[in-house]
Amino acid sequence: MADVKTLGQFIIEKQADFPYAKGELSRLLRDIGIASKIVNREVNKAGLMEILGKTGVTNVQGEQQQKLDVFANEQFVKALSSGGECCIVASEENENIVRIDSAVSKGAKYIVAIDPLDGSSNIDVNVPVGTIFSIYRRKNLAVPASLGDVLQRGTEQVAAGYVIYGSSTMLVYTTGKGVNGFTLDPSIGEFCLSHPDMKTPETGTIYSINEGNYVHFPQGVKKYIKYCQVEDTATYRPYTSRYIGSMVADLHRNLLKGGIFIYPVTAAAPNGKLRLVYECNPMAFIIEQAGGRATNGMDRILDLEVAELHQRSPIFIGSPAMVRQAERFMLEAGELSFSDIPYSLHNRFL
Ligand code: P6P
Repeated sequence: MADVKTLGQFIIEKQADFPYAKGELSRLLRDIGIASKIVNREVNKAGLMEILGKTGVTNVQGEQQQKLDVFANEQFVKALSSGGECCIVASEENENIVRIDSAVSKGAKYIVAIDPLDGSSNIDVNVPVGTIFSIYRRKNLAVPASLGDVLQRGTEQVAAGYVIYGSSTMLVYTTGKGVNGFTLDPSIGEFCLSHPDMKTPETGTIYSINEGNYVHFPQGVKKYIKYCQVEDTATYRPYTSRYIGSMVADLHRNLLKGGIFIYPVTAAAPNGKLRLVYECNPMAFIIEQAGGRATNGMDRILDLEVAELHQRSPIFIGSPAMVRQAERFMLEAGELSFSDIPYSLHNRFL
């Protein structure tokens, strides 16, 4: 056990790096770690429990809510409520913010935005799913916490991470001082440091996109896909197409091996499908900290104005050289820069 470093030990060791230390981040990440272990237990035996399948409820996203979505959401809200450090939870599964009054009364300083079980439509077919979380500090401790504390630019995040429930369960997070990965050791019930100081390759040969939507893609994206498929040994093309349909799993593989993940605008998703607050921003923070790049095809994800809780955004994320190449095709095709257009008008320009 001597060379095993648990998540708790690591956070305490790194606490000095975190400007608002005093154990607050430790407790927040501990709370998230506890909930993810409980979710992991249920995900791992979902096939044996009456917990698979749909609840029959459609969530705020208009998506069929899976039973494990609800379970996961409850576990994270419960863990964050009892931890006392978080005063608001903004979840993909809840239309509005969840105010944690017990924490508010304690003057808790943090907001957690979360996608409790990303890729949940894959649960029934045993494909990896994940949790994505983003942590902000309240903008003004002198006034009650509100939605405004959630609608902060991605650059304001104090921490972000994901849990991937795959062949092993990993928690990967950043506080702005690099990215570290912890693998759950079920024999001791602890997340143990397994991937210190994670860095993504400058370039790669994997492209991840749902090509089923090809006809509706912007011209720039169509040109980039064709670029990936051209035979050119000097640039290791054609690239490999890998698309799991679970953002956390696709991004985790590309982070480790190099690659690009693109979810552009489509006919069904005129502003993109993925949510800025609890999917794009946290993953963009992580990938940038690992040396990668994340934009909406034109503008840096972390700089985007956050106008609505469940706001969506196109996302091009991964190895910087690959993201830049895709952006060049977007620029050549004259795809407009979203940052020039008020978010509410985006639909008219896509
Ligand atoms: P599509 C899962 O529903 C999710 O939000 C992401 O995890 C995933 O990358 C994407 O949607 C898949 O969407 O339209 O390709 O099925």
